[in-house]
Amino acid sequence: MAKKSELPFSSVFRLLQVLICLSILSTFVTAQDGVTAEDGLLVNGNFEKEGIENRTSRAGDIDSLPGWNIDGMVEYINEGQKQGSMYLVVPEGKHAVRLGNEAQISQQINIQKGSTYSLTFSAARTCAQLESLNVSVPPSTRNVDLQTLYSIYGWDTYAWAFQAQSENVEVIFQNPGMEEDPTCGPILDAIALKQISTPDKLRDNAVINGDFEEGPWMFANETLGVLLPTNLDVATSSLPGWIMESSKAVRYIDSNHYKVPEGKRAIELLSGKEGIISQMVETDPGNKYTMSFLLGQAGDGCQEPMAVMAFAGDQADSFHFNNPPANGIYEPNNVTFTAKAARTRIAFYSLYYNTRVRDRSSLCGPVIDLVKVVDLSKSGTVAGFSGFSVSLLLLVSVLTMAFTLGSL
Ligand SMILES: [Ca+2]
Ligand SMILES: [Ca+2]
Repeated sequence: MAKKSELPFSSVFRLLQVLICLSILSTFVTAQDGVTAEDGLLVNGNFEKEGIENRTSRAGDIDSLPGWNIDGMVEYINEGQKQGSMYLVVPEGKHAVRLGNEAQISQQINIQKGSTYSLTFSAARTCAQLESLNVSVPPSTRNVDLQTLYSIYGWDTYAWAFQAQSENVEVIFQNPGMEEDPTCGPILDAIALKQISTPDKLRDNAVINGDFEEGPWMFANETLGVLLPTNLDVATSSLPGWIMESSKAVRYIDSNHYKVPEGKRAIELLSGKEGIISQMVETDPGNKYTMSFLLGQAGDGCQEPMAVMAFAGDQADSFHFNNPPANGIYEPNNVTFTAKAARTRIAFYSLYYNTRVRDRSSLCGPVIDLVKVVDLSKSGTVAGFSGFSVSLLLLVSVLTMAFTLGSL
């Protein structure tokens, strides 16, 4: 009898073993094919993988880099490393890489074809004023100008978005320069990827992503925010819905390190008129609208006065940030306009060219958040409907209570 009861159990056990083996095997096969990249750091995207020092071929430059293919003179930079009397910048952790003349590093990643992705990366220039960094995911490519230093730390974090043309793509960072001094070249660190999804348009707000909660990857320790350079194509924007139509970048900030009027993310406008963000919103010609927004300060010691220019259709107005406003962080403002077309441009830029009080060189400026464009002819209906809903709810509650009391 005992043998009879053991037999089914051992069979089940054997079956389970087989299933587990198959499961492990299928995981292994999938891994061999390459797994789809998840949001966050690329493989060794911060260049902190150990054991690299032993693989240097000449002083500093390396012939291999875990997770990356390298081409040309790629140098491994250690924290505290000096060049002459100057300390080289390591944006994150203890290591970064420097790309020599026309040198590049690249990595293959699997992503979803057709989706928009944003790369976040930190970069610093070393010697040349005109240093730049070319970031590409063929056929998309972008040259990021490192000439303007936005922070006094000598490095900045940037975001660049692209649309996936296939499921397996190559991410390439290249130094396009040809300097006389071969030890010059941009320093690169902390590279992450994020799939960008465009939030749905709300029923009572024509602005897409007006609260700025959807945007590029930000590291938890991203103290400098993320710069969004010029980008005129809304389909490949790191900040869905919005375009950066100016020559300079705007800064994407988070509530972990800055004062943010609403939610966890907002935009800090930099560089005066050189930093404009805008959106084309859907409107009904002839209807009257209100564009409202929250104007604040990032809490980063920015020299006052701070003000924005806000545009909505053919209307424009300047708004000064009066410190301290009633709630200490932000104040609401609005612009009223009549739509002339099926699409209306809204835009913002900083009225002044602000820097931080402490160093007089780190760029900063006013913060905007929670941008709404409301059709005034329809908003009455919405309010009326919600008023009616509340009344109905109250009536049901009273009737329920009366019924309960009656049944007692
Ligand atoms: Ca690093
Ligand atoms: Ca927000």
